[in-house]
Amino acid sequence: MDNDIKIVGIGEGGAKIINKLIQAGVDKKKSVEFIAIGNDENIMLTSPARKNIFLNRDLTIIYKSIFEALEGAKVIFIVAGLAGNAAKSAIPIIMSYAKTYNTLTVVFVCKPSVLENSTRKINSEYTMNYLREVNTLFVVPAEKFFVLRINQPQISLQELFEVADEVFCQGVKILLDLNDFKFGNAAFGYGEATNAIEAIKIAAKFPTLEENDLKTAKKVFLGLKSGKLLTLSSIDAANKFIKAQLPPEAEFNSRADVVPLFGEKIFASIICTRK
Ligand SMILES: Nc1nc2c(ncn2[C@@H]2O[C@H](COP(=O)(O)OP(=O)(O)OP(=O)(O)O)[C@@H](O)[C@H]2O)c(=O)[nH]1
Ligand SMILES: [Mg+2]
Repeated sequence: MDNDIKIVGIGEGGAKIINKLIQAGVDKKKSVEFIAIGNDENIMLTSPARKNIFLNRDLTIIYKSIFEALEGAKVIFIVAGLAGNAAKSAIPIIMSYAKTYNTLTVVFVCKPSVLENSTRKINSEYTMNYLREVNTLFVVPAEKFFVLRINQPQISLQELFEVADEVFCQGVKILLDLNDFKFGNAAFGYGEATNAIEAIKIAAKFPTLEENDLKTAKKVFLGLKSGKLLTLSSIDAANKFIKAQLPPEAEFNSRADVVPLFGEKIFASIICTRK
């Protein structure tokens, strides 16, 4: 069915992430539709999303426009800054839709940085309460993104969020490729190198994935994408590398795909349930 995956970007942060996804060509997948929801007309008006929903209106109208925009969705992706006013208004409505229509939900949210004010923290805790029943939930504290720019100690908050946008964009793409949306509370990581083991080592050490996440995972997925066909022995070594870090009873799946555009590069992604 057409447009059965709806990717909703909420607030300024969310709108930027969906812009990046559109630039990356994710909307060329026929089943994906983008929706931007926010308070700021300037941002919304420049958003290339198929549907733009303004929040500074009567609540009944907001409710109705969000429900209409989500109609027919089989999976709803949400990308947002958890502490935003837009997320605070829109997430409860989206979750109410998902509950009513039994729609799968995948959520990528960024917790506010310690550099932000305390109202932001309260907002983020409030909105978090509405995310208890999502099918896959990635909550990343903003500070995690500093680690990706460790050689750049002067990074501004704005630059930090640009890193966040890039990471969430990759996360959405990984989940869309995988087509499995039930990881519960989850973590993900990815890495790129010219051999599979190196790529996996980077992915396993990715800042949003903690050492304990693999050690305590119930379900883990490993994805490899490469420009050329990988040898069976390198795929086997990659699987073994991850399996060695998991509890023996963990459910493990892996997949290797050839994507000619990747040339000599190998891209590894890891997703796991989090306790
Ligand atoms: N990923 C990402 N997150 C951001 C960005 N800017 C801010 N954030 C985070 O997202 C939270 C919400 O900010 P916005 O996205 O601006 O929220 P909003 O709902 O549009 O508007 P306000 O709450 O009025 O600022 C902030 O507290 C930050 O933690 C961004 O450009 N990208
Ligand atoms: Mg803002």
